[in-house]
Parts: sequence; C-alpha cells; structure tokens
Amino acid sequence: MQLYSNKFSRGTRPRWLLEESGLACEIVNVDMAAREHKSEAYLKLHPHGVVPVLVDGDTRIFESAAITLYLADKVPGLAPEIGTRARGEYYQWAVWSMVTLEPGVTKVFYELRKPEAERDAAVIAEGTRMYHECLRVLTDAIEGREWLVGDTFSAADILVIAIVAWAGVMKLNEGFPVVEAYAARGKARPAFLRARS
Ligand SMILES: N[C@@H](CCC(=O)N[C@@H](CS)C(=O)NCC(=O)O)C(=O)O
Repeated sequence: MQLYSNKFSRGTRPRWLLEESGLACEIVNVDMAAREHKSEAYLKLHPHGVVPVLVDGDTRIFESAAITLYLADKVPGLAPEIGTRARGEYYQWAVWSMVTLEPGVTKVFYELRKPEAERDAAVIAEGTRMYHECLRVLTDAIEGREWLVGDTFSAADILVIAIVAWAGVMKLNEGFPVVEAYAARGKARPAFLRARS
C-alpha cells in the first residue's frame, strides 16, 4: 500500500491509524507547496486533487475517514466487531466527525487564512458556534470515560481527536476542559506524534 499524504494535512488521520497498527504502507509525500496535488499524475490517483489518497493494489481510496476506517479493519483492536452495538456507535462517531464536527472548524480555518482585513467576523462566529455545539455533545459523551466507544481506543477516536487537535491550534477548545483532556490523551499516544513526523 501507498498513502499519498502531507504531514500538514488531513492525511495525518490515516497516518495515525497506520502508526497505531503497524501495517506496512509506504508514505508518499505530496509536495503541496509545489502544487503536486494538482499534477496530471496525481489527479489520476485523486480526482479532486486533494490529499490524502491510499493506493492498495489496483484500488484507490480517497477521503481521509474512509481510508482510516478501511485500514482499521485490517488489524485487530482498532475497530469494534461488525454487527455489534459498539460498531454502530463507532460508525456514529466516525460519520459525525466528518459531517457534523468538521464543518464549523473548516469555516473558521478558511476565514482565518484570509488577510486580517478581509476576514468576516460573522463567518468566524458562526463556525465557532457550530463547533461549540458539537463540543457540548462530545463533553456529554466522553465525561467519565477514556475513549468514545467501549473501553478501548478506536479509529473513531482518531477521527474525532484529529479534528479537535486542529481546532486547538485555532484556540477553539477553550472552555471545554473535558474535551481538552480527552484530546490530550490521544495526543499523548506515541503514534499521534509519529504521524506528524
Ligand atoms: N474530505 C477530504 C478533504 C481533503 C482535503 O481538502 N485536503 C486538503 C488538505 S487537508 C487539500 O488537499 N487541499 C488542497 C486543495 O484544496 O487544493 C478528506 O477528508 O480527505
């Protein structure tokens, strides 16, 4: 397998999974500053010209969450068994991370990337409101427990914590100590750090 990624991208999600699992996979750095992700060769791998994408034999899988979940199923211990209630909760949090949690963070991120004079405070406020609504839900879910599903760390934690960590860089987690502690547990895992190296 080859994971086409960049260490400053959403590719760190499947990369974290790889580091947790020990699965053999070549990491191919996509030089985004050089616009490699828009090259003709790369567009053959990922039709949207974004990272990451996984090549597994003659299969290509894009979407960071899909790749992470796909890889998790290749090893024991990082995903609950198919057909169990825990598997249902696992799907819930994985889909929630992409569809409900990430959009508010993305809204703030793209606004903050603009020169200060061009930023729209209303967009930042709306993105923050959307994200904080999710952090209230996450607080209720994680309070008194270590990980989201059962007693064990899973790929759902990777997807959620990766986004919370990203939001933390923008100081969006202040006032949510339970979530901050949960993210700190994930970020303390050696595999999290290796995924960013
Ligand atoms: N939903 C996609 C988003 C992928 C994405 O937007 N990747 C960013 C880096 S984090 C990218 O490649 N951006 C370059 C561009 O939009 O040109 C995923 O999670 O894989």
